Amino acid sequence: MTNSISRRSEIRSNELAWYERMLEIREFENQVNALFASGSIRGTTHLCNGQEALDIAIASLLRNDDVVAATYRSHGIALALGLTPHSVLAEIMGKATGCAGGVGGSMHLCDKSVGLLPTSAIIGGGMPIAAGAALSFQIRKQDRVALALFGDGSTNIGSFHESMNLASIWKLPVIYICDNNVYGEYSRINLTTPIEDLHIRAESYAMPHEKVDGMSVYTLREALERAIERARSGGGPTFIEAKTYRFAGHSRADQAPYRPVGELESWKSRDPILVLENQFKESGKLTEDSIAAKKMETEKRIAEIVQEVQNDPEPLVGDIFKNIWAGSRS
Ligand SMILES: Cc1ncc(C[n+]2csc(CCOP(=O)(O)OP(=O)(O)O)c2C)c(N)n1
Ligand SMILES: [Mg+2]
Repeated sequence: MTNSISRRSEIRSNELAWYERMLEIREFENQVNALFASGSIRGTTHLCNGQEALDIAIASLLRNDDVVAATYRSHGIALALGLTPHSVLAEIMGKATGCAGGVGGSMHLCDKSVGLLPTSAIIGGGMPIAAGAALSFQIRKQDRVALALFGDGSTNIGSFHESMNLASIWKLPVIYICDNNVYGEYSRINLTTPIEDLHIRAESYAMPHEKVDGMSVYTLREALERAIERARSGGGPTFIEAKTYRFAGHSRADQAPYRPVGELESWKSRDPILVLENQFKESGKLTEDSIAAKKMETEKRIAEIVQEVQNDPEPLVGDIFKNIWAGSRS
């Protein structure tokens, strides 16, 4: 827990840590993919590569007492918020050392100390949960913020609209961030959604909204700063649409054969890691040598963590009954 908090403060106070954490997320997911392919991870996995800038921007601005409700595609936001690669990988591999004791798995990451609410596989599930958290902050007169992070496909679901409506009429301190990565499962957005720019959906709820380049940490931070300031000062909710791209398939071994030719390559030329790398090279914060050294250090560190986690104990069968509460009317 303390480790999560110190990793989180690094990302709030040090711009180079943004880059290092993005490298960590990318390499972590490369290894998760390899472990899944070799049968060491059961169930499924949803990679977020291509979308790391958004996770970093969020983690670098929110406070530890703010909360984030995210989805099954949440390895990146969990690591960005401060969870250690060991605790996330252990959770994905069903080990007792995982952030949920190994009984939650890849889609149910959480850590209260840095505000990560349990992530959810239910599309749209995080939005009313974030609105509920925001309502509790408002009632308790706390200047805390709740953020819901979700995909483009999720804006077609009822809970999105119900929650946006309520958040707007009650001026809740909640931020809705849609990572529009162009796909929902195996369908391109044009096959499922009649509009291209999803942020205009907020118009129906008289909610401030904007679209931003989801590949640039700096641009995302500017939009987020405005939304956080609005929420903390009683100005109510904001909807931000981050234009990004899912470099991997939807899940498991999906090779995404349904993509138009050249689309992936075109988005990869604006890989968020490359974008930040170039900005830091221009400002003299990084050189070719320091980039190579950081990449090598990250690969070595993640490889060591993979070894450690493989040797970690599994939970006991009885552990599934821990952390369960039963209400009583008597
Ligand atoms: C309530 C509900 N309905 C359907 C599904 C099946 N489902 C899983 S992923 C997905 C697509 C979601 O797309 P998007 O919101 O764009 O998120 P992305 O996978 O791109 O991150 C659907 C429909 C689900 N998990 N929950
Ligand atoms: Mg999507």
